[in-house]
Amino acid sequence: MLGKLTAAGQAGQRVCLQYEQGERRIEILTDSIIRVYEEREAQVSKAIEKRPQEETETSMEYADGVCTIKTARVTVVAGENGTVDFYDAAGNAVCLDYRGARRQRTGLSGEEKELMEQEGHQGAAGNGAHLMEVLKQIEGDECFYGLGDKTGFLNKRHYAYEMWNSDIPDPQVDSFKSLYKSIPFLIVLKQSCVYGLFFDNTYRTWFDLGKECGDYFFWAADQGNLDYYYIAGEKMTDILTGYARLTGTAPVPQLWTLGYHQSRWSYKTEAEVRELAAAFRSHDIPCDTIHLDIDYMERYKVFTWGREAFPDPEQMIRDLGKDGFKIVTIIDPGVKVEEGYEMYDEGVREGYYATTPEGEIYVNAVWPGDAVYPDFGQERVQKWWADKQQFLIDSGVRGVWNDMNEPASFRGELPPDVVFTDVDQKKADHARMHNVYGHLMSKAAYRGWKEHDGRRPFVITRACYAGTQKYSTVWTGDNHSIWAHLQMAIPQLCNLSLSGMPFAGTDIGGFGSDTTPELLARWIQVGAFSPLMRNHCAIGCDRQEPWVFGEEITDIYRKYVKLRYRLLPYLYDQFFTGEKTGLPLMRPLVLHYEKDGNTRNCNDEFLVGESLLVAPVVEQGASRRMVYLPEGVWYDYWTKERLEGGQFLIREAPLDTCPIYVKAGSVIPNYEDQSYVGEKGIRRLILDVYPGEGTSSHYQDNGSDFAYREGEYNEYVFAQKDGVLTVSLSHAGYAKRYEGFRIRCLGKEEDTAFLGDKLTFLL
Ligand code: MIG
Repeated sequence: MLGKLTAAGQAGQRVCLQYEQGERRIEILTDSIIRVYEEREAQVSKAIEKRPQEETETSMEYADGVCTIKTARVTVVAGENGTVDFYDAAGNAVCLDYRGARRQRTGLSGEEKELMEQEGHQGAAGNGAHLMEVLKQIEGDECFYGLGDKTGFLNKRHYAYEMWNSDIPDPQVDSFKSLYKSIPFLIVLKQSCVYGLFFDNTYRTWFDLGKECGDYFFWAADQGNLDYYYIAGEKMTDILTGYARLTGTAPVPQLWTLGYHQSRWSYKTEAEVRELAAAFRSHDIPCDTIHLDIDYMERYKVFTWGREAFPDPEQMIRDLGKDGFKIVTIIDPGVKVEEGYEMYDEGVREGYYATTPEGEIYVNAVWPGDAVYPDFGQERVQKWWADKQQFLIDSGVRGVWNDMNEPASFRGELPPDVVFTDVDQKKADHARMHNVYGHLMSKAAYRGWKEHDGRRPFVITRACYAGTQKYSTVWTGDNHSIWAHLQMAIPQLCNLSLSGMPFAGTDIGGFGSDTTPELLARWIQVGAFSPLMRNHCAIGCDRQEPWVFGEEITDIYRKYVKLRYRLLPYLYDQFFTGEKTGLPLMRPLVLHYEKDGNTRNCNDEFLVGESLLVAPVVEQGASRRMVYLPEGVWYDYWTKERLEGGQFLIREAPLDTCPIYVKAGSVIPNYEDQSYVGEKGIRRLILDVYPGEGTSSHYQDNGSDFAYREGEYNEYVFAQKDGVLTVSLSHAGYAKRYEGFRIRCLGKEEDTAFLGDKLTFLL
């Protein structure tokens, strides 16, 4: 307990709070981002690399044990025992500390726990107190979103979680406390207001969102610092933008990465890969990327090719490249212990691996058997790992897939005292570095691809921390081919979106277990709108390439992959917007319709950008479903029927139909059909116009490198008003402008040339 607040001092935008026992600081970053912290350990944030420090008018008053700090938008009141309350500019309470006691829950007795565990159950524990706790009041109607990839539903109210990157192969269910990723960011939505909280602590931490007790929610930790950011905003989108200002945004990806990816653990030989590629073309299913899982390596040694199965990978990749295919290879962090293996020898010689407290190199086991763990916090290891990407680049590989970087281990979890290095180059233990291991690995990979390849790096990672979006896309790890996991894909990807991580996907068809024809057909309908669209499947499971279930399923699969390819310019636009604002491609309805109670627990619909609403069927056997359309006017994508929003309706949805709706006033840019990105030089953009009023913009660049950051891109603005569509160029920096547009509007279709930089069209 800190006791009474005895003094407060202001130095610019920092306020130092002095208590009877201890001190705390409050820092004003912007008028709506406030940091509260108590530095117990010297730490450099891994999530926040560029602090959005803005000069902000800040006033402070201290009287009788209460300190009041004001910006134009937020009032912070700090008082006894470290309480911090946040109010809006009008003085309304937004986020108040909880002042009562925690509700005590009793756990099992020692004997009971032992018995439970003998039968294989996990003994439930009581609620021990933590060294640091931030308890906030629940007033009533709070909904909680974010927290990364956690299982379950969109709204996290009444659940509790742990931040501890975990590789758990069992089918993931709602009661799981943790998964692969730790993103300790929360959006709290109430009827009257919304705010964000980001707890920047990499150790194991706990979130309880009204599970223990309906009166409060809390964050807790036993190590590291109490260090959190309060983000204020008018709308939920402001909170996301605020979080993006802290932790950064995902760069626009290479365009082909938004195409279709096919993977399997594993396509084991060159012949198999060539056959697979040919099958995509012969089945007329677009595909850009084939992923090679661990078997391409020589006995699972990273940065090697198993030359027996892949005698000439360079030639194979060149040949496939002529047909539009790119190869992405998996890389695990664990380096095989084997004298004479360069990676191992070099790392040992240079001190690149994590050690035991006694200074011996720490050994655990992963796929190659005994393995050692690169100490990614070391700047030298960052550089080393970055340079190692050259091996893949030289082979013609186009992206890297980072797996097992929780880090995973076969002989039990790494002990908490294994010695790593933090980014400040001081020694740190596993307990501190665990949750950022995947983050630092991805950062190194990104750096390598950026330096040595020069194009926008394509890195996929399984484990990550807040801020990893700057370096990597993610997939949700080992799901199963079960309907519950298709259902979970929607809230899970939406919450990743709400955690600053816009480029994410689930294994289409499911990873573990065997998929069914129906499940695969429904999964591709969700996959077509997932930011990362990859079918992946585990070794030993039935194959689930698009054509394995015969003509009907193949046709459905093709239909949605083709739809995806037509929508690529629209999807790509979302990434350009995202890089600037932090807004994601895939959005839960609540992000734009937060005042509408029907959206808050909507787990089976989502928006793509602001214009498309997707309501896939995720229930076995269903051939129709209930759809909720929020306010406004919507068009049925398939029938073009005009529908009033603010209502539930029943939509027929036979196996080949994924209900999709388009917001009135939207203009959706489309490409013509292609088998892969760049197959055709797109000179004419197809615009699907849905009558109404609205303005949107469309982004065009070379799809490949960072020239867009120097202004080498075009931006077109589509504005609809009174039956007139105006297309204008608001930024002209990329030489290959569209030569014309095909304008389609409810069955009418017309081609126009685009000669100047403005075009008016009567609908
Ligand atoms: O222990 O590389 O999540 O996608 O196929 C399993 C083999 C290791 C786990 C990944 C999965 C990948 C698999 N890997």
